[in-house]
Amino acid sequence: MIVRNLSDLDGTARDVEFHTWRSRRLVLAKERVGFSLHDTVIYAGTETPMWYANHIEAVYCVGGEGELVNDETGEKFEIRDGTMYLLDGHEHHTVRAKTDLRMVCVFNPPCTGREVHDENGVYPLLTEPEEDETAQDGTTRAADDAEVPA
Ligand code: 9YT
Repeated sequence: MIVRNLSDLDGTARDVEFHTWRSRRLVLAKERVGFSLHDTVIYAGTETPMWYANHIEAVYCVGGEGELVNDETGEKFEIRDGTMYLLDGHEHHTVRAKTDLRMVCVFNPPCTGREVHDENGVYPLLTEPEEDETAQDGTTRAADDAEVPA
């Protein structure tokens, strides 16, 4: 079992800032559970074009107000607390944040944490090597580190 609080990730390698967002990755590929789980804040007044060519992503808004644009069809959707969007067709999309938008995001396959958006806004498909290295991000997996009780 792994238990983390968002604040445990502050300032670690799991805490990543880009121009328009900050994302803390609660679960990554190194946990080897088939998905990654992110808490992302998209900053007020920004516009972020994205395209996950190699991943399926579900995004659940738990705070803020904004707009999602399907860049392939031009359709627009309001985003607010309780809105979920599922990118089951690898759609090019843009998120416009009116206020800070707090989003809970799930990726399959999982992100490794090493991805950066390339010039197309794409995340490459990265995988973890078979032999996982010790976490270098301040978080630990209790079962790996703890003495096994007798
Ligand atoms: C809202 C959204 O698409 N977030 C994606 C995750 C974030 N860009 C990250 O953790 O890299």
